[in-house]
Amino acid sequence: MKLIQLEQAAKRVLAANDQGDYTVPSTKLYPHQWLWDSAFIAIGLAHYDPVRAAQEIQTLLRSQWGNGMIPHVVFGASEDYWLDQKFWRSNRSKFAPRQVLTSGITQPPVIAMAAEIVAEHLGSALREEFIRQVYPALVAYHQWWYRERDPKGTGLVVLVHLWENGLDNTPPWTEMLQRVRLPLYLNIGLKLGLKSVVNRLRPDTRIVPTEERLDLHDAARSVVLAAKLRRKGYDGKKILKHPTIAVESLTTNCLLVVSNESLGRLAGLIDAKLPHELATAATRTKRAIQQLWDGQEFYSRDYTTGQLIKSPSINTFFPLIAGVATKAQAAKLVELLQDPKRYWPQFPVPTAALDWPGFSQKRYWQGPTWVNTNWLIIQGLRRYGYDDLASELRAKTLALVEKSGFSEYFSPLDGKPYGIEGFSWTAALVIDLLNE
Ligand code: 9WN
Repeated sequence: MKLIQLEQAAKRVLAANDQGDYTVPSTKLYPHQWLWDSAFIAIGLAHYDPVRAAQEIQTLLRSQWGNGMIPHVVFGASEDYWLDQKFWRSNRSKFAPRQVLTSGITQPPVIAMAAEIVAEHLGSALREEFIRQVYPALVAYHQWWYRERDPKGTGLVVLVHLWENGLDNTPPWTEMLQRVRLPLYLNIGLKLGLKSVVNRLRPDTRIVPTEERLDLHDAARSVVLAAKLRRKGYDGKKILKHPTIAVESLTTNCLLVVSNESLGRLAGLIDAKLPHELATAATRTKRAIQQLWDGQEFYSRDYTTGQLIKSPSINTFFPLIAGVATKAQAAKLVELLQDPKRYWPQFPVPTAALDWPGFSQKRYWQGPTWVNTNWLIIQGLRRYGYDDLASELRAKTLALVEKSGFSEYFSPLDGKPYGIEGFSWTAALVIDLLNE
């Protein structure tokens, strides 16, 4: 396929998933609006329809809770998703919006980053109007992160569910998830393989093969954990008093740094100033990420025990995009990235190290190559001046999609497509990479 054809095909994927004022990740598997998906989608749309890109973000912001949180899923009419509005019951919180039904947790804070990119593509008249419209909501969202998820004011925000980290079953989270105890009836049901239990839990495995998804027990643990959060009315303060799992997520904190910077620049464009407390907290996050370095790599940290969670994963590279690694640390990360035994097979970058005992070329975030994580690493390499390597990864990412289509994820070993096809952010970020 020629590059121009690739771009046209990518636009067709986005058009097929377009719902009018927002885009679903996939009509079959994810038929609602997701937070970080919409941010990536907006980045792609910005290149050829910046007004529609702006709308993608504005629609997402309509789901904002009264306390500032932006939920990870905003539900549309479909009832085909396995954990839908009936499960989340967002009205358990007094802060949930009344006009839409949503989940009760968030996702990586990349909206301000996307909003800045969209703003750059809008003509100057629309640009200012767009920024003035979204800026207060974005400030409220970032304030929510610090107020609700950084109770000790350390600068490192805390996640309370694996779906908040976006890289759902990434190795450090799989490790933490083992703390969730399954109720006896579920344990017995899973052991006996009772079909009704399994089907209730996993409609996704009717669409995509089981071995490409979350392991059955981990899926059950995720649901049990989400139900616990629901019982606490999704109230961060209550949840963090006695958390089942609380993680100072490396990736989330890095992406928060990136978006804090975007927010600061957006403020400048409308002669506004970031609230003083937010600006101070943002500086703190930048510095605090250094606590997550063990001399060799960066890791997430268990908020309860204070221990780094040392399961090797792609998360280690995201300090690059945040610009928080020293030059020496960046050099170490780049060496690690290029190690063919760990992160640089034929189709990089695997989401888990190739030598991690649980590595699987097919299973979701435990090995496959994803286009969004490659995109983030490419930006990070550029930030540190590794332009040749960034270009090489860009070319490899585009070649992978050319060979295997706009799938959700790919084998890093042979490039085969896995997950659902026609996946929105794969298409959107390909458009961005083609137009760099
Ligand atoms: C749970 C929509 C989302 C992505 C996540 C990805 C997957 C959902 C799921 O799909 O998560 O949020 O059902 O597993 O892990 O990153 O935003 O594409």
